[in-house]
Amino acid sequence: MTDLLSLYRTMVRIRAFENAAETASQGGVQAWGLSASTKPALVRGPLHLSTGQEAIPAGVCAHLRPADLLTSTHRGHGHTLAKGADSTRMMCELFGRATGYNKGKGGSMHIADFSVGMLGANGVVAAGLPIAVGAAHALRLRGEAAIAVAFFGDGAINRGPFFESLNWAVVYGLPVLFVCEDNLISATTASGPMTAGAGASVRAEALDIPATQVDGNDVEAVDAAAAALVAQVRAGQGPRLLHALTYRHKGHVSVDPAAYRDPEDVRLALLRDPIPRARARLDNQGRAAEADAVEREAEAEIQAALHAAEQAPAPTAADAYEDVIDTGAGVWA
Ligand SMILES: Cc1ncc(C[n+]2csc(CCOP(=O)(O)OP(=O)(O)O)c2C)c(N)n1
Repeated sequence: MTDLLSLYRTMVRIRAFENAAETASQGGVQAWGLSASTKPALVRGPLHLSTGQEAIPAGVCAHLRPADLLTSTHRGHGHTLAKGADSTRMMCELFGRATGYNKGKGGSMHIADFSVGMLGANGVVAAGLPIAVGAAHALRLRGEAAIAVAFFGDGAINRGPFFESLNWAVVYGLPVLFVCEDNLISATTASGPMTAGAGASVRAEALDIPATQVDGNDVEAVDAAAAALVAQVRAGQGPRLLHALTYRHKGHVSVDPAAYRDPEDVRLALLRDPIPRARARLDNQGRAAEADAVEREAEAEIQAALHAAEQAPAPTAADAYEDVIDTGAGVWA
């Protein structure tokens, strides 16, 4: 079992990163005391926040090694940070700076860091699953011991790539852990009324993939479930699925007030926020001072990332022609 303080650290780093990015996307960066010349809305492009879902990447990634591979979603900051990516390079990318992961040309949904096994966020719903399965197949062919993990939302299970990926992984007995972050909503639409059956875990079991359902807002429960499933995948027992039940605190994107939600649902969900729940346990264990320090460190790290992003240069116009492939002139009939 992972030390609770370590899980807590991952969660508060994700929360701090996303809170800062959210404010920056809404034009409130001055709240952090950045320079007077700072213009509003420094984050370029849509920003999908995973606020409230942090326990899932924290609990799962605690069991991954740098050589393990991971694919993410449009809501990928938590997965990316938990897998070991650098918060400053991430923030620079959100700010569209040349020092960002994609040199400022990709934005939130294209962040990848192969050096820590993070194969990429993905704006196409369910598109990360077949990439993870392909990566797992490549690991097998190369004789490498690592595993692949695919994070996806409950909306993704209604797309074809979900079934294709699970099927391929079973047929070839591949080392993949599928992780469904079931936040009950698909963008702005409740998932329940448009989903047949009982969801991700039941669909996996129909394809002979053992699945575990867990309270995705209880980081220790996620940690324990992931420990067991990752061990099975590592041992060559084939794919596994973790179905983590959670709730997204914020709207679909950072400028969406999510007025379509029942305020009572939101109120109840906030009571189950994974971060205060973990903090209460740490306090009970007499670790309040350590938890305070973790919170201060996370804030300082993200402050530094914000300042670095503000000061970093933007790409030049000529950079638009770098990192692209010239496939030659098109042939027009
Ligand atoms: C193939 C595809 N269809 C539609 C969309 C538009 N879209 C973006 S997010 C989203 C819902 C995804 O739901 P879920 O996977 O549950 O994630 P959530 O946003 O709820 O966290 C949709 C339909 C898309 N990005 N890709």
